[in-house]
Amino acid sequence: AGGGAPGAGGNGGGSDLITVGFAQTGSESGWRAANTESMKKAFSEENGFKLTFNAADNKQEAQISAVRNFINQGVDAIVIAPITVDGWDDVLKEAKDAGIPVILEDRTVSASDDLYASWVGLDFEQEGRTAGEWVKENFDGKGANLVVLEGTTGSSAALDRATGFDEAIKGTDVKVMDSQTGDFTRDGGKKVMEGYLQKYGKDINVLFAHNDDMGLGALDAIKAAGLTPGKDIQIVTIDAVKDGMTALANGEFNFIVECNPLLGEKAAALVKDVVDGKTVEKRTIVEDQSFTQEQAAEVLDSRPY
Ligand code: GZL
Repeated sequence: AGGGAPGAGGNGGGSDLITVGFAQTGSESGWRAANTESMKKAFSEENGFKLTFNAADNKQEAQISAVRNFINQGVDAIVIAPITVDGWDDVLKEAKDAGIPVILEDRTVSASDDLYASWVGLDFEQEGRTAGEWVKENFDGKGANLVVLEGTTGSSAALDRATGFDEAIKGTDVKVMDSQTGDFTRDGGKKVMEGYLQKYGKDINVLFAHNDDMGLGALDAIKAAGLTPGKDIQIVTIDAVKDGMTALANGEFNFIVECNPLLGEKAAALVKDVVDGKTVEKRTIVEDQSFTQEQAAEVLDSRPY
């Protein structure tokens, strides 16, 4: 540990920059790229930080070992976007024992909340509910068949979106024919949708994808099967990144629920307060919105990501 405040890990002595280790999931989606950019911008030297960044290629064990490295480096604070909810107790205890505060951004963990200082993210359950309400409004009573592209297995984003969605369509006659993970990637969405089309073909009326990127991958599969996305198969997704909003504006998607990736400023403010010994809110939820095709066409050029 360097010259940091006693018990607060070191900052390598000398510089008054706050040293931060950021353990990002990886680079699985357009959302992730926007989130990484937002975090790097907020944790800049001019804002008083020395950032060490690690992307774990969407692998939980790699992300945990990145956090362990940050502890060994004696950083002043650690920020994590936890790939999955489980497996965090041990390394979070090690950080606590080393006197290094942890801030979670984006997804959450199942570990008890005395093992991290604060979490800033989105209401994933509400995002899933909003998507389910759109399906209910547009398809209840029509005997519609629906397939789901789930996010990364065991991630709070996938778990909570499924909970909210299932709740919203409960009691409707919408039939969920299949639900498998595409791991939040375009390639994953394409491959799983190819399987669905081979199995169910034209019987599929609706696709719910837990993120735009899997929906975008599914577009390729739907077109390759000679079907028209947005018409033969209506598509609802979550994120509202540029490519998703473009697909919505041009009629290939039908509805998108936003998931705001711009969490950097809030995460940086939390780190500063925690390192200064201030008490902070345990949870901060950032607002989302949703978009129809018409709304996407209106806002497309002014979207920040
Ligand atoms: C949501 C975030 C999810 C996005 C995906 O906050 O965790 O992970 O919805 C990303 O695009 O891969």
